[in-house]
Amino acid sequence: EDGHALWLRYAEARPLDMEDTGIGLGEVTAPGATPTQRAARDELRRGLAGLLGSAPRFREGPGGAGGLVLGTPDSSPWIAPMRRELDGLGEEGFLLRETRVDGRKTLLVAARRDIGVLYGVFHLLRLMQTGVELDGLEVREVPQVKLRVLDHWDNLDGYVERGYAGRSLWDWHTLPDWRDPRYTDYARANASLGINGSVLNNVNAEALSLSHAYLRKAAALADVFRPYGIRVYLGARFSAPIELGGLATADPLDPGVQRWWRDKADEIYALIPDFGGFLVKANSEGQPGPQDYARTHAEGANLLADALAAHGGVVMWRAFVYAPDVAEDRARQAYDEFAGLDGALRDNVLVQVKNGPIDFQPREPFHPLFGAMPRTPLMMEFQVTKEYLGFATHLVYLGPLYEEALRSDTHAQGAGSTVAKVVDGSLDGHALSGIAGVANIGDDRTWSGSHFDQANWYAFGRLAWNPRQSARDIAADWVAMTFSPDPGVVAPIVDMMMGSREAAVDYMTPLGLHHLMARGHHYGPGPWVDGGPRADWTSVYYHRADARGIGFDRSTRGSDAVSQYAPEVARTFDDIEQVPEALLLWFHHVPWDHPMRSGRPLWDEMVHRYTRGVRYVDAMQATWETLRGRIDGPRHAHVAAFLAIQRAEAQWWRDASVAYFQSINGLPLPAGELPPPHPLAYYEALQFPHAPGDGR
Ligand code: BDP
Repeated sequence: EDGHALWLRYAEARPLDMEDTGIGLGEVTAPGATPTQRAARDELRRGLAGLLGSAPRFREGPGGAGGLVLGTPDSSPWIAPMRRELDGLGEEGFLLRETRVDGRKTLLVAARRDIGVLYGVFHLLRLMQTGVELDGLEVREVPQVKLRVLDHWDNLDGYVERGYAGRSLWDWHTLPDWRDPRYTDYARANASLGINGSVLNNVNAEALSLSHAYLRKAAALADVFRPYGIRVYLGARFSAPIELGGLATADPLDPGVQRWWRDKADEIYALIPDFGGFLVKANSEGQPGPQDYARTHAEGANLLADALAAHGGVVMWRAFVYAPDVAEDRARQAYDEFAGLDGALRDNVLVQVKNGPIDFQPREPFHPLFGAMPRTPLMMEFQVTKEYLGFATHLVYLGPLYEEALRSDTHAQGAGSTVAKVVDGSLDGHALSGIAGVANIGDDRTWSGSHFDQANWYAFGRLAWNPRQSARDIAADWVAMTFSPDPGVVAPIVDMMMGSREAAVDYMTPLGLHHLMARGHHYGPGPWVDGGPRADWTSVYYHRADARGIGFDRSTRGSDAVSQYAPEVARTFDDIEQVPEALLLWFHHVPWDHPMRSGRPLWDEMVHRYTRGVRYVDAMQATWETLRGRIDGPRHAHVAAFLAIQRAEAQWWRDASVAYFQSINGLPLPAGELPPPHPLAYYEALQFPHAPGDGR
C-alpha cells in the first residue's frame, strides 16, 4: 500500500456478503462498442474482482438478464424502454435501480449517454465499498454544476507552481508519442468523482502552450481523457498574438488580433474537437491583459469568447486581479473591477472567482462578487493544493472550508441565496455554471503529496458534482474507500479530519487574521514581513497590529469593504458585536483588551487559540496511534511521520506568532501559557531557500 490506488483500491469487501442481495453481481450485461463503454466495463471488472474476489462474466447482447445490466437506450435493449425517463437526467446523469427482468433480480445502471453509465458504475462501486445496502436500490444522480474542472498550475518545464506533490504529471517532452498509463489513471480517478475538465497548464501561462507543437501534446492528453468525459482546457496568455504570432499588439479591439485568436481557435479545434476553452489570468501579478491597452476585462474576455463561440468553447476569466499600484484595501479590488461589468460579457464567458476576496487563506469570508453579478455565470475557484494550509505535510481536510464557503448566504435575493446557488446557476437561472479546484496532483506516488491530501481532491470533486453535500459524509466515504470500511476506523478518522481545518486556522491565523505567512514561498509564519515591492505582499499590511490593537478595519469607518456585500450581510460584518468572531480581525481593528464571547480579552483569546490549534494536532497524533495495526504499516507510518512534522510546525506557528505580537503589544501571556522557547529574532532569521512551490 503506497497510496497510488487512491480511493479506487477495491481492496476490501464490504462487511455484507455481496450475494446476500440476491443480485448475481458476477453476471454483467454491458455493451462494449465505444471507448467509454469499455472504460465502464474495465472499471467494473477491476472493482468487482477486488470486492468479490473474482472477475464478473460479461455478456454483450441480449439473451441474458439478471445480474447487472449497464447501458443507454441506444446501446442496450434492456434500457431502451426507459428512454423518456433517462432523458430527464440530462447528458451526464444516471440511474441505479433494482428491478426484475425475466423474473430475476437485476440491477440497472442506466443513463442517457455512455458517460452517465460510467459515472453510475463508479457510484455503484462506491456504494459497495462503503457498505451501502443494495437491496431495493434506487438512485438518481444529476450533476448540479456543469463545468467541474481541475486547474493545474503546471509549467511546461515540469515544475508545479504551489505544487507539493512532486513534478507535473504531464511529461511534455515525451508527449504526444508516449501516453503514460498514469494519464488514464488520472482520468479514472477524476471520472469517479464526476470531474469533467482539466486545465493543463498554469494560469501564469507561457504562450508556448498555444504553439502547434504543444497543442499536439495537449491533443494526446485529450484523447486519453475523452472516454472518461474529461475535456481539456488551456491557460491562455493574453499577449500570445505578440509572442507567437509576431503581431505588434494584443489589443482586443485590433482586427488583426481578433483574427489571430480566431485562427488559433480553428487550429485548436482541428486537433481537439471537444476542446473546452481558455482559462485566463489577466492584469494580475504582472500578467498581460486588456488593461495594457486601456481596455476592460470584458473587452478582453469577449475577444477570446468570440474566437471560441463557433466551436462551443468557453472562457473562464479570473477575477483574481490587482492593480499595479497598491490599493488601500486589496480585498476590495476584484469587486471594484468586475461588478460593473455584469451584463457586458458574452454568453460563453464565466468569471472565475476565488472563494474569498484575498487569496485562499485558511479562513476568509465569502467573496463579495458572489451575488453581485447576477447576469454573469460566476465560477467558484477553490485551492485544493494547500499553499496556505501547511503544504502537503499538514493534515488539513478542506471539506469544511469548501462547505463553509458554499453555504455562505449572500442574501443577494433575500435569505437563502447561498454561494452554492450562485455557483450552480440556480439563483439567477444560468444554464452555464462551473467550479474549479487548483489541483494538488503531481508525480508523487501518493499523487497528492500525502495520503490525506487525496481527501481534498476527493472532496473537491464530490462537492463540484453536488455543492450541497456534507463534508462529513464525503470524508466518511473517502476513509471507507481509502483505509477501511470498518466503523471503528471510519469514525475516529472522520472526526479527526473534520476538526483539522479549524485547528490550522487556530495555529496559523485565528479570529480572522490572514496573510501572515513567510514571503515568497509561503512556508511557515511571517507576521513580521514588511517592506519589499508591494505593501499588499507583506503581513503588516494585513494585520495592522499596533500598541492599541490588531486587525484590518474594513468596516464603514475603514476601507468600507463591508459595503460590497448585500445590506444584511454588510450590517452584520460592520458591527463589531455581530460579526462572527471567526472573522473579527478580518473586518475590524480591535483593542487588545476587547472582551470576547469566552470572557477572555482579545489577546488572551488569540493565545488560547494558537495553543488550542497545537493541542488539536496532539490529539490527531494520539488518535492515529490508536489505529496502529488497523491501517497497513506503510501508510500508517507515513501519516504518523507527517503528523510529527505538523506538530512541530504548528508549535512553530504558535510560538513565532506569539513572540511577534507580544513584541508589539508588550502584554504578558495568560496564566498557564508557555512562553516561546526562542526570542523573536530567532524566528525572523529562519531561512528556507529551497522551500517548494514558489514558481514565480
Ligand atoms: C497565489 C499564488 C500564486 C498564483 C496566484 C494566482 O501565490 O502563485 O499565481 O495565487 O492565483 O495564491 O494567480
